[in-house]
Amino acid sequence: MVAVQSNPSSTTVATGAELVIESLESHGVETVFGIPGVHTLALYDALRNSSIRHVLARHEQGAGFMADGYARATGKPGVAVVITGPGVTNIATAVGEAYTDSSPVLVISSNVESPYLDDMRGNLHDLKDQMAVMKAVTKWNARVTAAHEAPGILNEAFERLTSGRPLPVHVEIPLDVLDQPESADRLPREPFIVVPEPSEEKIERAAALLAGAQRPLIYAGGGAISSGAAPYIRQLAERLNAPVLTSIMGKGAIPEDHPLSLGALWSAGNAVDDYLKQADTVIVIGSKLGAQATDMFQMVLPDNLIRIDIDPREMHLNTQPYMPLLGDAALVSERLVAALSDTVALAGIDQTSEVVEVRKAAEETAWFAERRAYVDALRRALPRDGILSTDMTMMSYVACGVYPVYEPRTFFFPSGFGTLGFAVPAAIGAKIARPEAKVVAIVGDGGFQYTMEELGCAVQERLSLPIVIFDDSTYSAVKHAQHQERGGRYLAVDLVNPDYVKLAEAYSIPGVRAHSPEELEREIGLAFERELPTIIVVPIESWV
Ligand SMILES: Cc1ncc(C[n+]2csc(CCOP(=O)(O)OP(=O)(O)O)c2C)c(N)n1
Ligand SMILES: [Mg+2]
Repeated sequence: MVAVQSNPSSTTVATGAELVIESLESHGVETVFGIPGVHTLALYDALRNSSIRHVLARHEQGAGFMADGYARATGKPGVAVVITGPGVTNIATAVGEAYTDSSPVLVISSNVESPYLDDMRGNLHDLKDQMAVMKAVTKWNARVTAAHEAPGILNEAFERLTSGRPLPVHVEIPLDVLDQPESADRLPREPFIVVPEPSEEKIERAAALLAGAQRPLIYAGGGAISSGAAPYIRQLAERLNAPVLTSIMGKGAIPEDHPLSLGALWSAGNAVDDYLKQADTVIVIGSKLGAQATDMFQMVLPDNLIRIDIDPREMHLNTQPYMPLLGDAALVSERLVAALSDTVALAGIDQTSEVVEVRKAAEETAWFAERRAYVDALRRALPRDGILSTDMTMMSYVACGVYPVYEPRTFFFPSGFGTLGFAVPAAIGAKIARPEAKVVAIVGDGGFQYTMEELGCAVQERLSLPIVIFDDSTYSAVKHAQHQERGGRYLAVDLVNPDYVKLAEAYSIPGVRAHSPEELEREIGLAFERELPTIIVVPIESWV
């Protein structure tokens, strides 16, 4: 066990709201996303006097996705500030996405004055059980009942955000507490983070199992990305000569042009599936092996299964490992690399030439691979460390298979909750977090309309951000499912859309159409040169 402790303390008079903002500052928060209201005036007053930058969203769902995108791009908690009631219910959807995708988002909200809490006495923004709303989408949430509690509760919020599996948390502060003056010790409680770690003996046994494997294979999930395990996974793969397969959330755990990368190309019955069945030892790093990733648990794993996970529940979720290694994926992978030092004799065979063949075969049969030309154009347009933020659109599903990701934290997909409208605000959050990075959002014509109001935020922040809309005037994913599973009985899948180029004009930003992959690549290049967002509409033929 490793204990990480922190923080100095200070004493002067401050309000509850000032203590909250001071706590954010002391935890290194540089940016918050939100929309103010009469229920957060005290927080905004305190923000004015702080070093924190406030980014004004146009809807709280957008603020939540921005905070999520900020967290995905950096690994640092993304923070959103919202009002009571509708602010909270609006952001709950985005927080639900952050929960399924293990993204550390902190939501600070107000609530009505303490005497009226949860009582529906007719106060503005009354919500019957706000804590329950946020409990459904967070790992932990807490109510500050007196100003002096604020620093301690914020400490605990950050402790929970930064330990264990990264998941969203929520802190609410009633109106009267926000304005309550407090002269007590600002930081009454020292955070105490306990990081579990496997014993040396367990690491050695796992290393011996891997060393004795003829056909070892590594399967990396989102935990590999969020823990920073990528460099050690690469070393482990190279040392063992083990192919690396990832989930969609694990894309970037090894550069997908590495000779040992199998991409995220598993699907039931394909070439990668056949290959995986030949592996005699598999090490799963930071993955829940969930229903979507395994196509309803069809992925067959060998008995010699080593599993690294920080979350005791996920360790035994969906598949029981032969050897559980509870701990941070980066830390444990690093220790495994050390235990497999050059002097350890390895039994593994050279799998590199097989990997090339298997990968090629799997790419050819990947989902709608025949439509990959636009995905290839996106890859050419973005540098290796460029970020692609994708939505629930057919082109994203193609990208999940055949868009090669080279670095961690450079491919976003609303994987678990599958929320339409994620891509654009998440891209805004990423661009604000990493202004030097090239960021592109791709979205369908349907998904764009879920959060297109955030264009206002991107324009106001003058973000150099190409937004690519694949326009087929259809909810194609649904139409495709109606075609495949309901005998082509279509309902509610055709859309009448606005002219998105004219929408760009309305915001006084460039809007263009790209009619081919080459035009798309060129337009993205031009958009990167502008200090404003660019709308790039790509009219595409029907998928069904
Ligand atoms: C919030 C939300 N509501 C509904 C859905 C169901 N849904 C999934 S894909 C889709 C269609 C998306 O259309 P579009 O963005 O145009 O992308 P396309 O499938 O046409 O490529 C819908 C309605 C969803 N994923 N999320
Ligand atoms: Mg569409």
